[in-house]
Amino acid sequence: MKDKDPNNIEVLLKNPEVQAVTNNINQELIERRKYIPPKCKVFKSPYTLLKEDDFFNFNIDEEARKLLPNIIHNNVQILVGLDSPEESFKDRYCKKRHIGIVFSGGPAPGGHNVIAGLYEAAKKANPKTKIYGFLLGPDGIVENEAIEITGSLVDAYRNLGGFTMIKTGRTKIDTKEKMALSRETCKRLGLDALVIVGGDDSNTNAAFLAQEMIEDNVQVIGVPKTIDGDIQVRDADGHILCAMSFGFHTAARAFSNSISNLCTDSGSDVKYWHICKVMGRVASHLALEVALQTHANMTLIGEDLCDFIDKKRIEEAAKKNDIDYTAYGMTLRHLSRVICNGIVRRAEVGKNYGVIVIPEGILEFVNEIQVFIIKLNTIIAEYNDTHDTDFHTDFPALEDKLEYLRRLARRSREEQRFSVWNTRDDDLFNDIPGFFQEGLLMERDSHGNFQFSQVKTEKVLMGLVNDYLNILKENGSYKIGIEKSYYRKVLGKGGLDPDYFGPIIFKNYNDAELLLVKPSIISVKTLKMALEKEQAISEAEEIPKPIEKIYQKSVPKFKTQVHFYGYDGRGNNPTRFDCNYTYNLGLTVFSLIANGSTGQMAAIRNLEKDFEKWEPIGIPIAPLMHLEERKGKLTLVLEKSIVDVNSASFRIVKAFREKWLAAVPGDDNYRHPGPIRFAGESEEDRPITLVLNALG
Ligand code: FBP
Repeated sequence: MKDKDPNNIEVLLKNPEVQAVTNNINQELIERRKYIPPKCKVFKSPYTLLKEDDFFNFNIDEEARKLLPNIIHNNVQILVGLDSPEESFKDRYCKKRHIGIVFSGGPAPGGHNVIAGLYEAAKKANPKTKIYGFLLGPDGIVENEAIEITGSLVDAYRNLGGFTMIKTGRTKIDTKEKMALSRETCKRLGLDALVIVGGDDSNTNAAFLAQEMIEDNVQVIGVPKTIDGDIQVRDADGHILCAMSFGFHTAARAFSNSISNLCTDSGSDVKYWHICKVMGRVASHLALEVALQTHANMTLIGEDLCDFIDKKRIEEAAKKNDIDYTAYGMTLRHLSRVICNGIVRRAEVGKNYGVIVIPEGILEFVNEIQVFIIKLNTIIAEYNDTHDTDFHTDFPALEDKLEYLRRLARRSREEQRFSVWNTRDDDLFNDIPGFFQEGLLMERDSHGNFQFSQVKTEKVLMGLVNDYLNILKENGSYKIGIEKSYYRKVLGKGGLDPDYFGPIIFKNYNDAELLLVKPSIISVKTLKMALEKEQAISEAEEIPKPIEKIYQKSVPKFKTQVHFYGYDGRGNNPTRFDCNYTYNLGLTVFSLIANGSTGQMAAIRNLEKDFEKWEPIGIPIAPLMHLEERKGKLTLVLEKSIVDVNSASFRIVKAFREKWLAAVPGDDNYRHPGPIRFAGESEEDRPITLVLNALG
């Protein structure tokens, strides 16, 4: 009896329907694993050849020339299909190889397909070739922790997001000891080639490893990965070689889906401003794409801020024959005013709600914060250089760190000598909230990057916005507009003459459909005073209920909901664009290896065009490097690409700003990209940023 009782949990668990709906392997997973991405035209041939192309020019940094002498003269390589090569070519191309691959840095959707492409091309060339996946990022190379990639592993992770197959890590191979251990690992595994799938810092690492391992005959190939979209490569003449790193499209689409849902929610219950911080450690590419995908009411773009010039202040200073240097570049305070302006304007037309998108790295573009970051980087680096211990170990608590800074400031004053940190810095720093001081003093990552994802950027900014809105409320300029027809209805219902009271309460009663309460009326008390002054009521009378109701409706409450979009997008299953892109990157990697390249980054040209026009290439990494401040020192790294304010995508977002703010009566202009649809026709086939930039 018991084993038939449907209420018995054991019976329930054995029910085939329960088993079907609770199985990890759902239809989405089955469909994804089944999908075989198309191959670029060149891969239709059984072999590929590399054609060196010296059409592309690079401005080579002297330091790169010095430190990477064996790979600095690499050229761009174009892959060409080859149907019947000579036997000697076939032997070289198809020789048995050992290839290691590693994921480095933050996850990005599509990484598993890079492995799939590489695995399939390598096995097709020679089934005896072995592919090793290093575990947990570069640590796996240093510590020789690797697994052999098998066909079933590739099939299990095909077209799936994240880097779960072999995981990732942020270790940098930056010491002689780590380099020696890495070389040792490559020797032990008998590697012919090492593939580094990573961002700017990891591709920098790839270049140094390529240089170092030339004498071991180990080829090193990089793959442009990062959701931030900041690996975009052009040559010195502006020719696009790599329009976008992989993972960007998926992350942007995932964020956009959630953010556009918030647009719908906020336009429905009309009471919240949703503050959406989106990843992108420095560059605002993700925020820009989200703006294009969702038409959120306000999207801040970091790169836009440093170009800002406050013309009014410059003009005022010029009248006094002076120059106001603080008018160049946007300050945090000014930025908060810009946001408030949008909020107040929407409130005036009755929309006390909306969606704001803030890029994670925005503070990098705010002058005063940038100065703090550079100064603190230098202080921490100098401390670590001159002490056996580490700044963060010696000063674990915020108060200890602040005390150390205070000491520096005091010393600079007493000894009257130049110091990176002086009393003015200390005073300014003490003006900012504790949680933000803590954020700015946080430990840098292993590459010396400031960890913006750990800082509550939105809290800093929205704190200032809140303060300023309170000031605007007190001076009567932040009000919710009331529809005239509604006002008339409420007063009519209460037996009052709307045309009599209208000019007493509102500043624009006779010339607008959305009525604004006079700035002098900022409380029930001042409302009563206004009515008494016009003898609409006597001192002894109470405010008529309908009028009080209208007044209360005009008082804005600034209520926010804060969201952070980042890690979720990195783990999302890839869009079809990213599936196809990464699979072909994997095929390109093998082609570069089989043709003997090293110090090159696999890439696909013409991503902004239809798939038929995609062109796999190898880009030399060394000529892309330049000197950058890291941990207080100038270091040779791959140059990050930030949003170009002259690009078509940015100019178009700027042109639509007013429309998307929608500070006019009527509907908002939200756009709904929908969830990432893997199958079917309605999935877009490339990022909007790419489409627009190709036109511009
Ligand atoms: P990568 O450059 O390694 O791809 O990582 C980018 C990123 O996703 C940033 O957008 C974000 O600031 C950072 O990683 C977060 O790092 P962590 O995973 O260490 O918290």
